[in-house]
Amino acid sequence: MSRLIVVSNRVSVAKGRGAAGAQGGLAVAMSAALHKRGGIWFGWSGNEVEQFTGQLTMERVDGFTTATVDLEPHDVEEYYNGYANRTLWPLFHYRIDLAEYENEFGRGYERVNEQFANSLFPLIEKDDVVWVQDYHFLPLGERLRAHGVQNRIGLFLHIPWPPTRLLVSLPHHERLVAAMLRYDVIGFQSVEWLESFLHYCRKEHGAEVDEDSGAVRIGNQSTIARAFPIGIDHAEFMALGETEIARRSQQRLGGSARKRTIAIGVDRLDYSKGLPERIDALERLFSSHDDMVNQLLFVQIAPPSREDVRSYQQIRATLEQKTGQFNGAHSDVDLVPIRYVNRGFGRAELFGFYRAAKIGLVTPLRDGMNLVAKEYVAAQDPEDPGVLILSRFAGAAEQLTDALLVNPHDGGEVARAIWTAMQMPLAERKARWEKLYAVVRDADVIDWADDFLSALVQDPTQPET
Ligand code: ADQ
Repeated sequence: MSRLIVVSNRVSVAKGRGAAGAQGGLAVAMSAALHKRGGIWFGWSGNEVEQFTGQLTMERVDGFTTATVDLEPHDVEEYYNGYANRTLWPLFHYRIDLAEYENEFGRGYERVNEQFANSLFPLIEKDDVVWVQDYHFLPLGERLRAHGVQNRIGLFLHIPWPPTRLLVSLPHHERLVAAMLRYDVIGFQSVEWLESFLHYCRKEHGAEVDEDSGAVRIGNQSTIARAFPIGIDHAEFMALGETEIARRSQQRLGGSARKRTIAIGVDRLDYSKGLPERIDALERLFSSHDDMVNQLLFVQIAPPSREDVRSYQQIRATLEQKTGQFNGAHSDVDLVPIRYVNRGFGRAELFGFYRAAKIGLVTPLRDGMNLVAKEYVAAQDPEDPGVLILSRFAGAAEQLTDALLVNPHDGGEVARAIWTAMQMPLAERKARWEKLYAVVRDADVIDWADDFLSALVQDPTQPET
């Protein structure tokens, strides 16, 4: 079997499945794929140095090697905080109003991609397959090709692909996408993002698309573009549910609710997650029903993220103000309707919280997939499952069609969905949950990695094996 080389912005090795329950599914999936095939996980160390040297720190873990490189502060500012998080992230989440088009960001992004290619290409051996993760490295495949790398190279995009009309606002968008077409396989979270990508390739590059194989052809160059929806590590997550930590967290939250129905939101503090809009929906619910304070408790867990970026400081301030105002208006002397918790929790604790909550509120304005929706479903008690309320603008909505699907911009619709979920009879909750759970169980992150890698090693000129 060929060796695997994974490239991602940060390298985070899972310390055994379920260990401490702190890692996300991606770390587990990458570690499992690397453990199976052997190889290298390459990325930024997270450290800064005064002068970039390209010097690799190599460590041997669990049957594979990690190779990390330090970056200069201005690289981090321009490539990571700049182009990745202030240009591509907002644009790809349809927030053209927040996207910043600064020349230095673009130059820093190209420079770091070049530096990564310079450090990586000497490590690549003849039969290795290279799997690049996410929007930090859209042009990396092309840079590796420029070094003469002929190996199979694939890219998986964890975030949405924007509609053509928005993408064309990005200076040099043609060059960025032309570089992407040097990958052998490009994977998207959903059919919707895939279709936007194909539309762009046809319209802006005159590409021919073979709908059956997913081949995108321009001249004599061909890339396979397909949807590979990511999942959670089902077995690992269910094992966390068996732990004492999970049981205690469920009791702790459940016991503190004073018989109110608990609704939960768990999100990184990001403007794409629709958090202020969620509070607006609750405002409608509380204004239109008497005595809601005695019936519903909403718990929002939202650890800060990307705090160096102004739009993230703003969303945090907005949310703090809104929850404060909401609680001021709707609390009673002994009851507070929103608990807003500004920190992260271990995954075993999250399991317990999800299980204690009879409503999962997952209402991003735009999301590549959203794994919280899948974790919420997996954590439910099969005999008394809660109701998932899911934004139709999350990639997960393509698969989780038995959730209550809502438009997160429509506060009235979300408020009605919460009310419906609060009243939903057990039989309907069970019927919906069983279908949702089958999807979460049967398409997990390990299958996702296997599917992508089999597409990547498949030579399109040969019949499928
Ligand atoms: P994220 O935007 O980070 O990921 P999401 O998929 O919802 O979004 O979460 C990833 C993981 O982070 C989940 O396992 C979740 O439990 C954990 N997490 C989120 N909030 C947390 C909190 N408050 N405390 C502790 N853990 C928390 C990006 C894309 C998504 C895509 C993933 C994977 O934006 O659309 O689903 O990558 O491809």
